[in-house]
Amino acid sequence: MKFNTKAIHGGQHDIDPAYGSVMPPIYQTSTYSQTTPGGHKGFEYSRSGNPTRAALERAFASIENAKHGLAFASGLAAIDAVIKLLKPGDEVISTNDLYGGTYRLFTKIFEDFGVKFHFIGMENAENIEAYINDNTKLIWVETPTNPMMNIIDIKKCAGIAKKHNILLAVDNTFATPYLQRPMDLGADIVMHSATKYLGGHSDVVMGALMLNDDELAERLFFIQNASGAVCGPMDSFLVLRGLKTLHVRVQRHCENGKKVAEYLRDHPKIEKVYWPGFEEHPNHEVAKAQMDDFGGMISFVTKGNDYDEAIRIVERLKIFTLAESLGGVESLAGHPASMTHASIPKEEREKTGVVDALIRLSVGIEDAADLTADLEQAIG
Ligand code: P1T
Repeated sequence: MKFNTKAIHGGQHDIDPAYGSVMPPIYQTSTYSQTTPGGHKGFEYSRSGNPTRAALERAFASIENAKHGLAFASGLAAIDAVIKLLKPGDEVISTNDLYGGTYRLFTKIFEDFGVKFHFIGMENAENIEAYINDNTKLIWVETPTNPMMNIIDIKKCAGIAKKHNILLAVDNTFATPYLQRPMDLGADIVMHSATKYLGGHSDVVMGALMLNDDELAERLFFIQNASGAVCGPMDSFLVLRGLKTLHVRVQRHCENGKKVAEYLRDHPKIEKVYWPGFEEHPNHEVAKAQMDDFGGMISFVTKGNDYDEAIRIVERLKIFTLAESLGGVESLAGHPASMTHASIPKEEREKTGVVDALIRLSVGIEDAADLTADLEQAIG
């Protein structure tokens, strides 16, 4: 099955044997009757499993070319489950530019449990080797990174991980499986904030993990059930509905993203635009090789790195909404230093380019001319 067909039909067999509904029923139930202890029809309690969530989890697996899918209450809950595979003393090598909440989870929660994190630049995947020792259990890659749009070579990371028998997890939130399929490039775990492009309509908070290895999937299913950060049936339904248009939406995000990125690059009041579709992007060739297009996420800084001017721009925008999050049909603008990445200490985030004058755009699927006109009136 090709991707566009999978987005609509992947894993959606036998969803309603009772009436043949085309969409799965929303099984809004916490529990299921049993004829005798253990005598049930495959579901016993909705933390462990729910038919609507199961339909979504099969769809998650399908779109990432994975065998297993797991849905969580949020993207961070999915990441939390992955780190719970580890024990005190274990070490993780992570991308240094990444979502602020992921950094906060790693440093403020799991470091206290004795897990050690190395945050490093992975634009040259070879950099990873120097940090590997006997305790290294996981490589955590976000690509494109949030918010600097760095590109990391997934295939090279997978080669290094395999050589040293380390797990490779890829946060594929920014790219989506429509553009990039980490499983095919050798990742062990794919993670998503399904809140973003997978859901696509800014109406649900959810996370996803996709896996091939049966034993790893079993361990993560155990953690999902034992820790309990699952999503509800209504949210499962909404994300399943969102998935059905993922390919059409992301195609338009890419088209609009290109137009907005090019508009900003040519603007005399803009200092620098970060978007992997530009030939001058340091890892443009890697992006071209591992992505099918370059997406609708763009970051930029104003001329002279002017913080006040950046704030004025985000305040003046009318079609772009100033808000956290990304990946919905509507365009959003964010100020990472004070919003999504505020939990990273200033000196740390500035090392990776997250300066106070940085603005991040999630380019939506409105008319591109309206979006550039909005930026024109806001930048002035
Ligand atoms: O918000 P949540 O569903 O828990 O997902 C966390 C998360 C994980 N990974 C990436 C790459 C993310 O961007 C996020 C969430 N990010 C935002 C809310 C944001 O505005 O960047």
